[in-house]
Order: sequence, then structure tokens, then C-alpha cells
Amino acid sequence: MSVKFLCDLYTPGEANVIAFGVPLGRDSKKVLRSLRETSDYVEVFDMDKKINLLDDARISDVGNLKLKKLDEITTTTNNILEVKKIPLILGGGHLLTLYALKAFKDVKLVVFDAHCDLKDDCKDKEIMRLDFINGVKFNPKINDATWLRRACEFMNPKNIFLIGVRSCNEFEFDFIEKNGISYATPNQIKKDIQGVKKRLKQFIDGSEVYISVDIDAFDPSIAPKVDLPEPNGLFLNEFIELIEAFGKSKLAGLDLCCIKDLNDNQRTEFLAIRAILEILSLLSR
Ligand SMILES: [Mn+2]
Repeated sequence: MSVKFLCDLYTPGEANVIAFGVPLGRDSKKVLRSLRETSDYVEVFDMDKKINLLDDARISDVGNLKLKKLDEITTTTNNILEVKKIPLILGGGHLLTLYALKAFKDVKLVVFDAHCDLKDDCKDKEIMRLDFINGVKFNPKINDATWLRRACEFMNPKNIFLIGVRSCNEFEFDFIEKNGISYATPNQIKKDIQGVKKRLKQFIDGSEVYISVDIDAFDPSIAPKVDLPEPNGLFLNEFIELIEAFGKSKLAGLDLCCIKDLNDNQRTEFLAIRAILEILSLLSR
């Protein structure tokens, strides 16, 4: 029997959170295996909060998608939403978020990422390598660097909040400002985390929220297994503090993506799992 994410004590019927893996990008199957294996070693009890972070999250891991077509991500997400459960999507490249979002009708999107991913097209060789899947041809319009721009074509950009962003070009920045996308850079967070929390709270305003975490939002010193290690990233304490801003808003879905297969210990996976646990603890509030 294959390794499941966070022990997998529940059947899909008993669970309220359904996890699945999206093997999108080179070596992503190895990364997904490592995430699941590492999750076995993480304690879900939080000594500071004195609670089990999974008190109200019953997770069932249904394995990886075959991913012959990217639409499978939308279909699977949709099937989970139809039975009123929360999708927890493990990646894979960030492009998965675009296809997951297509399954939601009305959500606010909070993205933790070093990058804005708002390019209109990207022919970058490096991105091309990342997006390689089962022989599916690289599309300069639909990839890890453009996915959020494509999402803005079917969702209101005012319903998007980027956290930890510190890398974009002037065209992306212009797009952010013209379309009213909210954002908080790590410097803004470090200077005034309470102010950012307040803005985040006002943005969410009790609505359903989808949280996407690109692991490169964190500082590369604590998340080294990434393709583009942008300095001056977030630390876990800041992430935990910001997650508090979600309060009683309803968690509609979440994903964790963009871990790279690198020769390192499991610190990036441990961090990723901690981040997921913090988000799932929202279900207990
Ligand atoms: Mn990124």
C-alpha cells in the first residue's frame, strides 16, 4: 500500500478534507512521495496553542491524478466540492491552481508566493522545463508564470490577495495596480504585520476563501527546495500570524505547490506540512 498524506485515518466518506496529488512538472512524483512520507513524522499537536491542529480536519488521501489532461484537476476538484468536502491539492507546479479554481463559483483567493505569476505570456526555457508533463506540449500562455493572469480572465481580480510577493516585472506590477489586486510584500509584513493582518481581514470579510501556497513564499533559508530561491521571504511565525486573520471565514480549498526535488534534507517538506496544518486548523475555529 502506498504512503498517504498525514496517516490517512479516514475513508473518503468519513473525511471532510480530500487530498490528492497533481504530478505536474519534472520529478513531481518524487516530491509528492517525499511530502507524504515526511508527513508521517510531523506531530499535529501544537505546544503553543495547546491544540491538535487537525481537531476538525478529517483527511483522506485519494492518491495522485494520472494527469493525461490538465482538465482532470478541475474535474477532481469539482467532484470533491459536489460532495461538500474541502480539496487539499498537493503539487506539482503552480499551474494546478488555475485548473482547481475553475471548479469554484465564488471564492476569494489568497496566494502565498514569491512571484506574482501575472505575465501575459512566458516562453522562458526554465518554465518550459517545469511545466513538462506526460508529453503535454508547453503553452506560452498557460504555465507557471502566467496562471494567475489567466485566472483573472474568469475571476474578479479584486478578489485576489498576494502575500510574500517580491518578484515581478513592471508590466505585472502595472496589471496589479490597474486591476485592484491586493498584495503584501515581505518587507511590508516585517514592518507592520498587524496592518497587513487588518487588510487581509477586511479583504476576506467572512467569505469563502481558497488558499494557495507556493513554498517559495518562504525564505529560501528555510525552504531551499525551490526553483527560484528569491531572498527575503517569509518565516513560519509570520505565516502563522497571518493565518490568524482568516478567523471564522470558510475554507473552501487549499493547495501547496512548487517544491523541487533537490539533494537536501526534508526541511522544506516539514515546513510545507506545517503550513498545511496551520491552514487546516482554521476548520477548528
Ligand atoms: Mn513562485
